[in-house]
Amino acid sequence: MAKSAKPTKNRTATIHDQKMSRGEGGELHQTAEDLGTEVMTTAQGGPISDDQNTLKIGPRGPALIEDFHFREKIFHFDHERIPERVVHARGYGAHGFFETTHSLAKFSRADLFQRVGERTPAFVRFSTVAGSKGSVDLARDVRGFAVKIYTKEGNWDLVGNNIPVFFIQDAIKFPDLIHSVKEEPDRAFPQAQSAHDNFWDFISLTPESMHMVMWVMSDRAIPRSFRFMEGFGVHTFRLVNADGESTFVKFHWKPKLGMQSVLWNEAVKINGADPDFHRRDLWTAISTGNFPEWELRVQLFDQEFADKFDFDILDATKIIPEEIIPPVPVGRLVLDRMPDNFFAETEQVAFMTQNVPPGIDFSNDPLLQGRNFSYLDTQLKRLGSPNFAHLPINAPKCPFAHFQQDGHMAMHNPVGRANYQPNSHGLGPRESPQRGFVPFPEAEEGAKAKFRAESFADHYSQARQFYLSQTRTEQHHIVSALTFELSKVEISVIRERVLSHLLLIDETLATNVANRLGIKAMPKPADAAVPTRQDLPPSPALSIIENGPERFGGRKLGILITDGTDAALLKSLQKAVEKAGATFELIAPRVGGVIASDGSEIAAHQMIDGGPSVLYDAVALLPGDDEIDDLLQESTARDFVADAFAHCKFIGYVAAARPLFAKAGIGDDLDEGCIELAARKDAGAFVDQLGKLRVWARESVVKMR
Ligand code: HDD
Repeated sequence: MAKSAKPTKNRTATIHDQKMSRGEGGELHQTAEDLGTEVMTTAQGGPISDDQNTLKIGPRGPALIEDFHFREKIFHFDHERIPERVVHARGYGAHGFFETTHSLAKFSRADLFQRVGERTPAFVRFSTVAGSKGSVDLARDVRGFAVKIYTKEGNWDLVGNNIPVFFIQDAIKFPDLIHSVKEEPDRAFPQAQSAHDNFWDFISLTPESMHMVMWVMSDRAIPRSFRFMEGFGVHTFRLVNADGESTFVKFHWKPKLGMQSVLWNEAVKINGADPDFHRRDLWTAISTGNFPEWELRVQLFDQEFADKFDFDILDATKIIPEEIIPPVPVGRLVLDRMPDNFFAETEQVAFMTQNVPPGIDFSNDPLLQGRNFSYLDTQLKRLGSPNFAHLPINAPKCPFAHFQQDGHMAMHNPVGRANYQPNSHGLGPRESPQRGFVPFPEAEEGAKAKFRAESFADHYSQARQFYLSQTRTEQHHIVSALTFELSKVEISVIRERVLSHLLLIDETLATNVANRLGIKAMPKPADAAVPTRQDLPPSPALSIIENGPERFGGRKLGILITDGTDAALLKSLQKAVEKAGATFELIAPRVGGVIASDGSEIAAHQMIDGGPSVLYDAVALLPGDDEIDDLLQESTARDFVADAFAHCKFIGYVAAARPLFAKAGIGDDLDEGCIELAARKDAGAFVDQLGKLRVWARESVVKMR
C-alpha cells in the first residue's frame, strides 16, 4: 500500500484523501465531479489519477522515469522563475482607467485626449529601484510610477518615478549608477539600501546627481503609501496636434488623497513589522472599494519659453517649478481592480518609454533617447521571446495588424498566403500616413561627437532651491538622512567629497551634516563649472508638509483595546473614522479579541506584537480600567505608545491609559497631539484633528535622529 500524503485543507488533497480511503483504483473522475471540482490534468490535458505519489516499483522501490506526470510537473516548476527586472525588481500593480477631464485637442492629436469623459483602460506598476524582488517596501529609494494606457491608437507607456528629476543626464551612465547602488559585487550586500560606500562614491564623483540626491534624501523617498505619492514623467516630451504643431510637455500625477511620507525610524521598523506594507496597503484599499486616484496635469510650454528658461529643458536633472508654469489638469487615473494573478500581469507587464501613440513624441533629452533603446531590449531578456506583446497584459486593446511572425511562443501569426507587403494578393494591412505615427520633423544639424551640452553644467542651483523650499522639519529630515547614509560609508574621503558638494548647495546643510557625523575639518567646496545661483526663489510646491491633505481620509487609525474597553466610546470613534473616509484596526493583547464594557465580544485585527503603532497614521488608547496593569507589563504596549509619540503621531487616550505614557517615558511631555477622550463626543473632535497627520513641533522634544 502506497504511503498516503498528510491530509491538508487543500481541495486537491481532499479529493485524493477520499480516494485513498476508498482504496486504489477508485474513480477519481467521478469523485471530483461529485465534489463539483474540475479534474486535474497534465499540461497536455491528460486526466491525472494520483498527484501525491511518484510512480515506483513496489511501495519502497525506485522511482520510474516513465512517470510523465511527475517529469512534466517538476520540469515546469524548475522553470517557474524569469529573470527579475535589472532595476525596479520589486513592484506592485493594479488595473484601472484614465478618464479625460479636459480636452488637449488644441495641443495633441493623441486619441485619448480628445473626448472629455471618455475612459481608457490602464495598468500601473509601482516599484522600488534598487532592491531585489523580495526586498522590503520601505527602503529609502525612488519609487517607480509606470503607467500603461491602452489607447485606441496603441499603448502609451509613461514610465515615470515619484521624483521629477534623475541622477544622471546621459543614459550611458545608467549601468554605473545602478551598479553603484545595488549590492557591492564582492560581498553581495547591502540589499535595497543606498547607505554604502559604492553608491556615495559614485554620487560624489557625479556632481550632476546633486539635485536628485536632495530629493532622495528627502521624505519623498520613504512614502507612506503608493496612494500618497506624486508621479512624474520626468523628461520633457512633445505633444503634436492635428496641424503638426508641437508643444513641449511635462507630465505630473497628483494624488487625490494628498502626499504623505513616514519618518526614517518608522520606515526601519515598518520593514520589520510588515515588509509588504506598501503592497498590502494598495491591495486593501482596492479590494475594499477605496480606489486610489491621481489627477494628470501637464506643464505646457513652447520653444520661446525653452530658450529663455534658466536651465535646459532637455536636462533630466532639472525641473520647471510649478510656480513658473502651473500644471493644468487633463484627466484622472483611477485604480479599481487588482490583477487576478501577480505573475501573469504585474511580473510580465513590459513598460517601454518608446510606446507612444500618434500625438505624443519624444524630445532630445539624452536620457530619454537612451531609455528608448533599453526598455525594448530588456523585455527580450526578461520575457524570453520577441512575442512578449502577445501576453494579454502587454497586448494592445485596439485592433492591431502587422507581418511580424514566428519566434518563441508566437500566438498571433499572419493568416493567409501573404506575410509581406506590398503584395499582389490584396491581402493584409497597409500603412496609413494619415493615421500613423509621424515623428515631429525637427531639423537637426551638428558635428558627430560624444557631447555633454554646456547648458547642462549647473548641478547645484536647483539642488539648493529644492532644499530651501522645504519646511524646517523637512530640512531636518534631509540632514538626518544624509547623516545616516554617510555614517554607513567606511571610506572617509568619500564622506568628505559628499560634504564638498553639500557646501555648494547650502552651507548650513553641510555644517549640520558634518557636525552630526563628527567631522571636525570641513573640506574645501567642490569645483563647480558654474557658481550656484542664490537668487532662485523657493518653490512651495516642492514641500510635502506645505501641501498636506488636511484630511484623514484614506489613512488608518490603530485602536488599542482590552477587556473592559468603553464600548460606546469605541463605537463613536469607529463612526467618526468611517465618516472621515478613513479605516481603523483594533489591536488587543490577544487576537481572539476582548469583552468590552457592555459585555459585547469584540474581535481584534491584530495582537499587540503584530500591530505596532508604526503601521498606523494615528493611534487611540482605549484600555479598560482594570486591564492597565497587565498592559503595563507588555513591552510591546510600551513601544506602541513610545513610537507613536516619537513619530509625532496624534494619540487619543482615555484616563485609564495615562500610566502607559509614564511607562513609555513621556509622562511629562504630553502635548496638543495627545488628546484625552473623556466622553463619546470627543471622538469626532479627535478625528478632525487627525487631518494634520503629524505634530511636527514634537520633533524638537523627541530629538529623533
Ligand atoms: Fe528605467 C525599469 C523609470 C532611467 C532602463 N524604469 C524602469 C521602471 C521604471 C523606470 C518606473 C519599472 C517599470 C516596470 O514597472 O516594469 N527609468 C525610470 C525613470 C528614469 C529611468 C523615471 C529616468 C528619468 N531606465 C532609465 C535609464 C535606463 C533605464 C537611463 C537605461 C539606459 N529601466 C530601465 C530598464 C528597466 C527599467 C533596464 C528594467 C526593467 C524594465 O526596464 O522593464 O530597461
